[in-house]
Amino acid sequence: MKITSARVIVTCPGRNFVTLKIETDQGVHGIGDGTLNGRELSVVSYLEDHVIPCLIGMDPRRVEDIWQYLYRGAYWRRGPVTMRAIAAVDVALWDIKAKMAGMPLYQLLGGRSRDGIMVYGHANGADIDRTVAAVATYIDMGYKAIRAQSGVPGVEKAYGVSGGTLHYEPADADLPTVTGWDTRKALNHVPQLFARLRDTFGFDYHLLHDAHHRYTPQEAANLGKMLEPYQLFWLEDATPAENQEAFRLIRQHTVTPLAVGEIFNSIWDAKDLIQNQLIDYIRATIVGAGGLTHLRRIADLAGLYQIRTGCHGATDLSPVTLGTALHFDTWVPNFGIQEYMRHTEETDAVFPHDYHYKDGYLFCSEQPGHGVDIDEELAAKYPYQRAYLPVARLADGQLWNW
Ligand code: CS2
Ligand code: MG
Repeated sequence: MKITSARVIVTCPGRNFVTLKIETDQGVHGIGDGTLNGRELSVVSYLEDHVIPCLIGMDPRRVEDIWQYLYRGAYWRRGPVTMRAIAAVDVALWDIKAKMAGMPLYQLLGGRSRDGIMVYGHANGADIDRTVAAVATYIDMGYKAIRAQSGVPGVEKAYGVSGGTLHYEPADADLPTVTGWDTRKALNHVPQLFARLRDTFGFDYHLLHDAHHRYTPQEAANLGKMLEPYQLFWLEDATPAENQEAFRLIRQHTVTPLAVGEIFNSIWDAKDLIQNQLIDYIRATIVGAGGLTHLRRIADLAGLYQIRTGCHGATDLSPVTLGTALHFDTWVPNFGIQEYMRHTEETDAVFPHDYHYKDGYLFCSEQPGHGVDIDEELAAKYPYQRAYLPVARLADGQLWNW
């Protein structure tokens, strides 16, 4: 069996997606996602200029060997661009393998471990009242777990607050929007938000919060401690994790569960965090961390320490990644939760799929493969549009972590 062609399709049905389509001499094709929010065309070039020429003629059944070839063979290891390109190939090859086997992908991973995938949705509002109303909407839709963010008084465009209710898209302009940040004000505000939420909705629902790398370890420890009475499911990205040791300080001061890893691209980004039990949930996902082949290694390492998965699932991860993550989630023994930010109708139409939401859970496709395809004709109607993530600045103008 041979790979006869591989093509990159860039489409922007409201936001940009980079998709790889691999075709074979047996008429079976596979689809992979390589989207890197705000830096999409770098992955396109990496795939077209450096990966695809090597793939033609290879045996698509050798998923592991091709992964090693693209990782070790490049000499230059890791990084968001390389690992997304590898992920795109890897997922397309798993798709082909599962289609050849006539099985939904989760069967090849080891079969079903659970019936449905518990997801969390994004409730946000300009102030606490509006966030409370947004959480109520999610509860009405059956969600068991909800991430809550709210505008912080005195902070211009705080992280995680959007105009709409169901769709949130941070990459909102063709040059980075400037947003604000003030740690003191946020530390006053966030505990008040969760006090209100628990007061209003009780303790039966899982509540989550994303700190989006804004705090120092000491400030994050303080926030975790203040949030303890509200029993969060997790506090996410409490501090940047380039220095994995930073989490030790947070851990020593709070029992609020910690999640990190949506920007990780390899097991090496998470190794010390996992082996020292400094986190509770690992957020790496398929497209970010080198595909299914690599993500399952991270999950297996995490499983040794009772650390559970919590795959990143923002709108910049295409339906191909979400659909594939649902197979991973259906199988992985140490599953925790899956993030679910709904794609727009336009996006869903470009990527036909049959995974579906019901009552707080997502259910993966039962079709052979991962079950997500691309409608190329429709995709061609939405040309690439440059869009960047925002930056954050403090009141004095200094750049901060967005
Ligand atoms: C966020 C993301 O979903 C999340 O937890 O942190 O929305 C993140 O900001 C985007 O994926 C950036 O592209
Ligand atoms: Mg996040």
